[in-house]
Amino acid sequence: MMIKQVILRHLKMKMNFPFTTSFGTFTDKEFILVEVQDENGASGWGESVAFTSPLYNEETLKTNWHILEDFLIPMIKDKEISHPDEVSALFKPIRKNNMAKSAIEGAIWDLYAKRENLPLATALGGEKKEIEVGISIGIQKSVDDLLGIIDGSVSEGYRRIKVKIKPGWDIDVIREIRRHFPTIQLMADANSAYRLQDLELLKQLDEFGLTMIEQPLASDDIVDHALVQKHLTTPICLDESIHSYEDARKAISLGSCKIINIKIGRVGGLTESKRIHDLCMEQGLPVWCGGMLEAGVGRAHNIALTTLTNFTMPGDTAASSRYWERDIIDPEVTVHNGLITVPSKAGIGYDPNIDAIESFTVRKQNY
Ligand code: OSB
Ligand code: MG
Repeated sequence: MMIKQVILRHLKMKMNFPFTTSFGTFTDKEFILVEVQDENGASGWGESVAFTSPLYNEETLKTNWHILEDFLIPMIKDKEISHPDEVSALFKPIRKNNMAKSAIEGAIWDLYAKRENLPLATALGGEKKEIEVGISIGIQKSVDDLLGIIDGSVSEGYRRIKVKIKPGWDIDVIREIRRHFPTIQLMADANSAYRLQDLELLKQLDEFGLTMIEQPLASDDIVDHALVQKHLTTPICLDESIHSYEDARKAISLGSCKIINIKIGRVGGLTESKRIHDLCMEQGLPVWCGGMLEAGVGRAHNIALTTLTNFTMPGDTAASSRYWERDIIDPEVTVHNGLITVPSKAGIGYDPNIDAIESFTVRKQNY
């Protein structure tokens, strides 16, 4: 196939609720939607998960636009691409900027799957017909508010509850949650809020039977995490620290984690996500699919990836209606009893709704 046109759109969508992590609060979601078109005018869609500020990682919406416009789009336009696996190889000379790479690589995967008349999940080698999902709950004003949200999420059927923690909102909060919900699958995500000196505090989390603790230490660390893991019975899951297959390989060999959260954007695309998935499967580590408060296109990509065999733990892909008054795809993503039915249509399996997309678009450019 040949990519003849690329359309970048900057969308701004209001979130249904503020989402607070240890590094900041999101009230709106701004992101880039990438549309690629082939010689027949057929479209593939991808979504960048870069935020507007470089607080989760170093990328932003504006750096992604720059890298896409000045480097990545020229690298793929008017070139014969026989399989999307070739795209990450083409992008290899460009260092990092994984979320920018992933947004356009994802669009090419969608287009490829549509041309092959295959669901994206099948094109990736996934076999599950439904996937299990959990929910990620931000830091709240009070523990009572948090308990209320957990109660609602458990009643809705979400298979695992993740709560955000930070210094001052950790041990006492988790203790309270466990007192009210002694048996739920519960985990905590620190988004890099702790340091090695906090080891004693982290060890206290062991008494609560958490499924895992996600990214306690620095976003670029795999060395100190190995030290912490040696002292904890709770498995450590790495998120921010894993940018590639190579990072995953090193983290596994150091013993820095027992579980990996795969985010397609963070690792530079679906091809790299699959490689990390396969490596973890060989090495006996479970993986799950992380979330970045995606709109529908990104959510659809997450669902397709999660159909791979070693995604054995519920991910963060909650229902569209949790985040958005109106999502940008038809149908929206729905969750019943903690399960999402994998769409059987070709490509990402959900139709981008152009009217909704246009209504959220603040900038658009064709290349
Ligand atoms: O660390 O997984 C994270 C949201 C924004 C930035 C980082 C993270 C998150 C989430 C939300 O946990 C997951 C979601 O609901 O999409
Ligand atoms: Mg995380």
